[in-house]
Amino acid sequence: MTDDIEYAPPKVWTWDKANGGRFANINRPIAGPTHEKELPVGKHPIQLYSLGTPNGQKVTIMLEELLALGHNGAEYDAWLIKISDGDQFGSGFVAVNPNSKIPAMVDRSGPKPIRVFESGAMLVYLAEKFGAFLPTDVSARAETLSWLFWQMGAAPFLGGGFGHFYAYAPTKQEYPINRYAMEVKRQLDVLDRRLADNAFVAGSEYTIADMAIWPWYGGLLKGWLYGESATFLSVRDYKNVVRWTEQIFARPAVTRGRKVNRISGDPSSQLHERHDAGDFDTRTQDKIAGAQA
Ligand SMILES: N[C@@H](CCC(=O)N[C@@H](CS)C(=O)NCC(=O)O)C(=O)O
Repeated sequence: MTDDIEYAPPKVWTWDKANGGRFANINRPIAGPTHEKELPVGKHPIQLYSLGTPNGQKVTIMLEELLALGHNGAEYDAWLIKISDGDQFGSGFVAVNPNSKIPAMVDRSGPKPIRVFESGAMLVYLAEKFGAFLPTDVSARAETLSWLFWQMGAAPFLGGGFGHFYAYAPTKQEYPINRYAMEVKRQLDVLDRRLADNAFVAGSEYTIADMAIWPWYGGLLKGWLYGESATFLSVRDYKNVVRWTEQIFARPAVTRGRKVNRISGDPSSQLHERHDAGDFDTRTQDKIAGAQA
């Protein structure tokens, strides 16, 4: 190991607030709300509370794909939850997601509001509600859910493991970077082998499994995640993942879904809140920016 700071764990761990690095002001070892704050409610059946991270994008891509198919019941208000400001710990958000993480949503189309949290559960909920992007054939459905749950288990090794130690940890340490780089490359090889014989992850159809996997692994291939990680991990070697990444990137609903609740990057790639399909119109965005200035 090249790390020169050796940590000797005490007998019992205690919370050292000052030692939390980049996320010190939001991460904490206790759940529950830190402050009272109701969530806003807009005019559409679905109220989404989120941020344009890969986990957030899964759901906005799904909603935009549903709308593109003509499912008007998927109209939604997307409200911004700024996790770096601690919005996920407001009482209203915690009531929708006791785990205090984006994305979360409330379906208000029925007699009683239904809350849904965890991006994978949200994708399945929407797929079942609208009968889209989750095959009904038993075998194709099993394959889709298998890959969806693969993503839910795999991505924390990419984000919380590799991304954290490669890009965010206050010191670069060889042991965790090595361990998680190896795991992420193994995952990319899993996907590459699968996509060698299949157009999409679950087979011949585009499904919620692609929508879950693409923002993470497609994003990694596009060089959008964790600084120089695309070079570090030689992602272009995974030719079938490259092909699939570009194929999904070309979908207009994916372009729209990536913009929603996005607060970084080129201003033209950001739509902080979405309340109407017309919000994607650049003239509307200019008007909003003008009104806010
Ligand atoms: N398993 C969850 C993970 C969600 C998650 O990790 N969200 C992050 C942003 S991508 C978050 O809200 N972090 C805020 C925090 O940890 O306080 C899901 O897929 O919905």
